[in-house]
Amino acid sequence: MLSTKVEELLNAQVEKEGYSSLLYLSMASWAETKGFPGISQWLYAQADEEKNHMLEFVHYINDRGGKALISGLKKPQDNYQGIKQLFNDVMSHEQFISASINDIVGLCIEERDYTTQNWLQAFVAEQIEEEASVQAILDRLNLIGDNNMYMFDRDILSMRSASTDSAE
Ligand code: OFO
Repeated sequence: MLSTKVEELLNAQVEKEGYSSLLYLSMASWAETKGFPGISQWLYAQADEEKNHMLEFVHYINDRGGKALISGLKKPQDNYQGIKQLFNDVMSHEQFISASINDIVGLCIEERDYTTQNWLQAFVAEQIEEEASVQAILDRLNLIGDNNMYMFDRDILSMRSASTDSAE
C-alpha cells in the first residue's frame, strides 16, 4: 500500500513523464519540418519511450493499491532557434526529471517504502543513461560546430542505438 505522500509524488511523475513525451513529440515535429529526418526520428523514439515510462508509473500506482490520475498537460514549446538549443533544452529537461526521480526516492526512504524505492532504481539508472546519451550528442555538436548538420542528422541514429536503446 502506498502512503498518500508517495502516491502524490508518483502521480506528479505520471504528469512529468507524459509532458516529457509531448515535449519530445513537439521537438520531433519541429525537426521534421526543418528537414532533419534523423534528428526527428531520434526524438519520436524518445517521445515513445517517455509515454512508456508514464504507463509504467500508472500501472505501478494502480498495482500498489493507489489510483493513477491523468491530468491535463501544458502545451510544449513548438519553435527552436536551432539544433543545439533544442538539445540543450533536452538536457535541462532530463536533469529536471532526474532530480524529480531522486525526490521520490528520498521520500520513499523517509516513509520507509522500500518496495517503491527499489522499483524506482530502474528509473535512476535510466536517467544516468539518458543524461550520458544527451551529453554525447552535445559533445558531438560542439565538435562539429553549426555548419555540418547534414552529417550530424545522418549520424545521430547510430548514437542512439549505441546508448539509449540499452536503457529502454
Ligand atoms: Fe522518462 O526518461 Fe528521461 O525523462
